[in-house]
Amino acid sequence: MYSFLSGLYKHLTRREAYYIVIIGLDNAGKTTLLERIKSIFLGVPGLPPERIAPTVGLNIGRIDIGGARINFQDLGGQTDLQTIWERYYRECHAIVFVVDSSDPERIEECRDALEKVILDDTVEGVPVLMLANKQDMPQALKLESIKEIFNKIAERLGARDSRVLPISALEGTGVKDAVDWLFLRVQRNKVNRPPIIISQ
Ligand SMILES: Nc1nc2c(ncn2[C@@H]2O[C@H](COP(=O)(O)OP(=O)(O)OP(=O)(O)O)[C@@H](O)[C@H]2O)c(=O)[nH]1
Ligand SMILES: [Mg+2]
Repeated sequence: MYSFLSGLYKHLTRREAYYIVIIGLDNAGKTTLLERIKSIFLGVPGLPPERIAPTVGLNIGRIDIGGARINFQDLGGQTDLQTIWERYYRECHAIVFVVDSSDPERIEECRDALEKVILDDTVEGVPVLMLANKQDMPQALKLESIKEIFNKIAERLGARDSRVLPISALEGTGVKDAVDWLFLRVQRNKVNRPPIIISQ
């Protein structure tokens, strides 16, 4: 009886878990985005922007959506930390690449970093979402300009799902749409990258 009930409990509480890495150059707004995702989906205030320091290790955020769990892994973007990104590729179900739209001088650097990511065999077929962040800033490059810049590497994306969306992590605009896009895509890519089944 006990094993039946505990088996039933496990069955009823099982759910799918997905891992999503958040990468991009330093200062792009990745940690601000993670805090914003947490505040929108968990209903608790995230860290205030002035308390967010450059990331050296890893920040984790966990949200539940549509009966599934999504674990976000926000990695540091400084040049010497970018070599760590690939350690997270094998386990990830999607990649978020955050771009600082208000810093046109670093756009080429950004494109080179993204190109390196998508050419990595470990993430073949994994959905990629590019986020044109800081859209609240008057001098920010508009979505069309960002798309044009990244179009040059679009053919290297292969058959995977990919998209460029405008957001302001600071103000929260576009963030919910971005997470909804990701949730749909990781589910659609289940055959290639099955979720991890957890019980809770
Ligand atoms: N105006 C504006 N500023 C933003 C936005 N998102 C982030 N910032 C600012 O950009 C700076 C860097 O933000 P972080 O979230 O620390 O950037 P990061 O990508 O995590 O940087 P690393 O951890 O060094 O890789 C901070 O001053 C943020 O307040 C945004 O949407 N709009
Ligand atoms: Mg950070």
